[in-house]
Amino acid sequence: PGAIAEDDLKNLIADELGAVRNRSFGLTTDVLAADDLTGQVSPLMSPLVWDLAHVGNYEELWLLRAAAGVEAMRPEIDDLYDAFEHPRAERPSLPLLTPEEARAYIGTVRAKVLDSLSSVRFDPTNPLTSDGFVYGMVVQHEHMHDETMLATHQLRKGAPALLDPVPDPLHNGVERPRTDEVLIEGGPFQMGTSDNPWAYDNERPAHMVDVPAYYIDTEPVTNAAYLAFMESGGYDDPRWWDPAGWEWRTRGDKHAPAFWFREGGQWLRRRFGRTEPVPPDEAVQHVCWYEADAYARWAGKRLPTEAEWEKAARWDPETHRSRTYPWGEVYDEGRANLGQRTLRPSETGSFASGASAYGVRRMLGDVWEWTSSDFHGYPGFRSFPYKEYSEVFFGPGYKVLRGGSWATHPLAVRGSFRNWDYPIRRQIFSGFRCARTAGEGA
Ligand code: AVJ
Ligand code: FE
Repeated sequence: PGAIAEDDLKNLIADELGAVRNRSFGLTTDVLAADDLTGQVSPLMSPLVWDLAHVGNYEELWLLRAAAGVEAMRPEIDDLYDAFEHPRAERPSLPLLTPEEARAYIGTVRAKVLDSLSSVRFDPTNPLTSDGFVYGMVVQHEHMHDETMLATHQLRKGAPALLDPVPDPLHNGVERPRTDEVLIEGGPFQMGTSDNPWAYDNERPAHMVDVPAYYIDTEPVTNAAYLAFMESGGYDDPRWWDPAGWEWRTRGDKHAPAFWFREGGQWLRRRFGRTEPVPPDEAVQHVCWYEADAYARWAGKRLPTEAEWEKAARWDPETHRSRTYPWGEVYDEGRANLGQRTLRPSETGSFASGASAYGVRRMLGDVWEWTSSDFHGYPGFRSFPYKEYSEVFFGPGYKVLRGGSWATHPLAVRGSFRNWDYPIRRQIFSGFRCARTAGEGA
């Protein structure tokens, strides 16, 4: 998006709407048993058929009613698919559309959206449609739910249902970084964005933040490094844990990342219905904030703040500008593990060409990275276009995650993108890297 002609932008939008729908259908196919679509794998997740109809209902609300002024098709189902009306745990007991009804409904919505697209003016004075913002919002929203559906698939019991590309198509060579940490000099950088047309309200506005000098890990923490923490008794030593994290670990008797188990003296993991040895060099995933925080303390480090994460990912100290992606302004699929091209993170040394100006690797893709920061609005934040996207979550309850995962589509992440979740959550594709203040720690 940005500086392209309105017709070209509309063609791009139509293509991306098609692509994300193919992705959603791939996650809800009839290869799955009916109760895989309508049942619930965990109270943390919606039935897949809820996500499917919800993305169509959201599209109807924003692209038909709000953008095109089309009358409501099915106002009576709005309540069922309003995430704030019904928590995930109660969604399977609602009178939801069946898989066939859901597909028909979202298909009709989509046909009307494509019909109306050419007549909706992308008026630069209307923030909803300017640069196709609301279309970008709807495409990103469906991709986010696709990632959520992948977490549901990961929790699901039973035979594998998703294609797991082997050999891994990502590997254009592994080139280990020269150092484990990179020094980021102290000084101001530009955080957030005021000019990315498809950025969310919580990424705005751009503002300068002065960050004291710090070191940040060149790569995300690996399974092998995390295993060293486990094997040194990390889960049994309250010194490393935040008090609420110690309580979480004790109450749930936690001693490894989610989906890991020990058998025959070896750590194995379940991944999308398959069991495999834990690969040592891959980024650790399915850890919660408390686990990341404890590991960092054990390592003599800490989690980066959100500002530290973003400066390392985006700031170019030569041009004094923040980049959209760590490597520059243009997305390039060879530079990051994004978009569900595999069902796993990559290993240390991958995607050297995706390094930031400071040489920090794999900031985008692979795993969402926990930061030490609570989720708040930036100075001058204004809720847009609805306060339930971001604003209602501001406060001390949520921790910010950055950078997207292997499951995140490239349109739904960038250097300024902010995600958030409770510090106990780990069904998401979450990992981390560490930082330390220059002159302290390690
Ligand atoms: C930004 C990932 C926290 O999935 O809960 C989906 C995104 N907002 N539907 C979520 C979202 C509305 C949200 N996260
Ligand atoms: Fe949603």
